[in-house]
Amino acid sequence: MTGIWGIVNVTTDSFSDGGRYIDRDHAIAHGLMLHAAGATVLDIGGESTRPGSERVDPAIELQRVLPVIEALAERGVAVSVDTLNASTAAAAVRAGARIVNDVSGGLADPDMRAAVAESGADFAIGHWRGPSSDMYARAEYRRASREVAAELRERIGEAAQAGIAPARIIVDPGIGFAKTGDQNWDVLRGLADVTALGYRVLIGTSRKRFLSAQLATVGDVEVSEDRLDLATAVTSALAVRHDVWAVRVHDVGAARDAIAIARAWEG
Ligand code: PMM
Repeated sequence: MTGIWGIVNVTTDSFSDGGRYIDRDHAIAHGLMLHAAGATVLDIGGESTRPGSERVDPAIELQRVLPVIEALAERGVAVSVDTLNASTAAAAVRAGARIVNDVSGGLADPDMRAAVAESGADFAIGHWRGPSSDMYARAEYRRASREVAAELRERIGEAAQAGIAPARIIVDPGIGFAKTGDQNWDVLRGLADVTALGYRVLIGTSRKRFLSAQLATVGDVEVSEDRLDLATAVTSALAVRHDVWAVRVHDVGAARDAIAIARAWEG
């Protein structure tokens, strides 16, 4: 059954919702709303990874996410922390997070794997080739899905070596990270290369630029957030077919409905 990660970005500059939930009460209320709408996990982030974004001081990141994680975990909601920093990950797990979501798969912070191993949390490993500030310089692939799967296998090996058991590992092909629009579609078309690794697979397509670029080619109307959420719901429905364990989305209700209909079709 495909799960739904609801995105709570406690940031000023995330790709689509930067600044909207920087106030902690607002972020908590938003998380509870996403949970009520059907999110199986709430993914709390305090540093944007959008293309070209600058790094945030880990102390500020922690200040942003910790109260939100505490409040949501206290209510029994499964929480993930979206961070590149080992110190933030460790503190978040102490505050109740069950999953560390590192879009760099442990590459950005040399202490991350040990921190996750020690914390006992699950580890979501993203495919990444370098910081968002210049990640497109690294967007070179001959066969994108194969190379993404091979590089994820390396990250899995490193995590295992640090003492993270296979059952705790989730892999994510990192849609939009060091990938051009066409390369993102290549990765999704070849997603079987990633599911074949044998781990839980998470994908994050929500409101991303490769979807807006596609929508801009159809119809003569502005690419609104509603259109992007509908496009994301379509990718969520298709994820059901491709044995994806969970989708990471902003509009949880739309993903929930799309997944329900796709499941009915699958029988
Ligand atoms: N994308 C973003 C942030 N965190 N985490 C995972 N596991 N996978 C993703 O694709 C991913 C992520 C960037 O998107 P946002 O700024 O809209 O949150």
